[in-house]
Amino acid sequence: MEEGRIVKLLGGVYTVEDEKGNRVNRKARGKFRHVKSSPKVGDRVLFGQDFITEILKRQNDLHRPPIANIDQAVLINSAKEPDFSFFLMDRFLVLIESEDITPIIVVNKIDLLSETELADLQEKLSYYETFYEVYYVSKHDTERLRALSNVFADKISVLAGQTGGGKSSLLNAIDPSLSLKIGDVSKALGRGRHTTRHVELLRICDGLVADTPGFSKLDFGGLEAEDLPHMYPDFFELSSKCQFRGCTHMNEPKCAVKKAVANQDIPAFRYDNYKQIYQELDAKEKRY
Ligand SMILES: Nc1nc2c(ncn2[C@@H]2O[C@H](COP(=O)(O)OP(=O)(O)O)[C@@H](O)[C@H]2O)c(=O)[nH]1
Ligand SMILES: [Mg+2]
Ligand SMILES: [Zn+2]
Repeated sequence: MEEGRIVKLLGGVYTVEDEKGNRVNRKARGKFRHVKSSPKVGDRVLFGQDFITEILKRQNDLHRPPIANIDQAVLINSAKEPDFSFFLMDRFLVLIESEDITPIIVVNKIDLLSETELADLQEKLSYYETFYEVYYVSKHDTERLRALSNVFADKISVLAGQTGGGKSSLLNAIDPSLSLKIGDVSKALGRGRHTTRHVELLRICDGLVADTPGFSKLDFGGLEAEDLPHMYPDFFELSSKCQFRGCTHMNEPKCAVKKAVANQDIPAFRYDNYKQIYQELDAKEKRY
């Protein structure tokens, strides 16, 4: 029996990469016939001559795209065209946190900003740097791309962010041999390469990255309003100082988060986005 990592699933055949980087194709044993228990791209597995026989314990398990053991989600935010949106960014961060995956914030297309616009954005975003890594890049800026490419080393990454943010462009700029399609990908969805039955991790800078964007849709799925305080790491850290255990930071008195917002230790826009997401999740629950 050998150990390896599944890097591709196409038409029921798994491509497994061993420790030395050799790739072999294997099918899954009959005992994995239930979709729920079947091997996934990203899984570490034991395999023999014909079959994958064992799935090693998963660190996490994403459903869309179906990939296991993701180390990080690289969240690509457009600085302009479309405009930067803190609301979109906070929503994506909540989604990523809710899957127990580490987010990395990337601001792309900074070539479209003036010097002052960039400085303003950096100042507003500096708050996030206290709890997340933040990178400023453009597909035209080789030096900044080099710094970003190190992020992928030895990790399994998924990309996140709205369509048009430049996810495919950035991967291509880091490694032109990937030659991913740029522009309107929606037409290609559901056909050819990008069906759900084809999932693949691509080699990039000694790491692996999913070629299908995860978290490109803002669907909160099963997330409940009462979970939200855990998805804002900055709020969560303060919550031990709130008077009420399980404080939602909405209407409770003596709330440390609201106090920090009043003192401008937390930017008001970050809290406003929180309230909006909370109300959305709360309203969704009440509909059922
Ligand atoms: N000016 C500029 N345009 C970019 C940059 N990155 C991507 N774009 C453009 O943004 C559009 C969407 O890029 P794409 O990579 O397809 O975005 P995706 O949907 O997130 O994969 C394309 O027209 C790209 O040429 C950048 O750094 N600077
Ligand atoms: Mg794309
Ligand atoms: Zn509170």
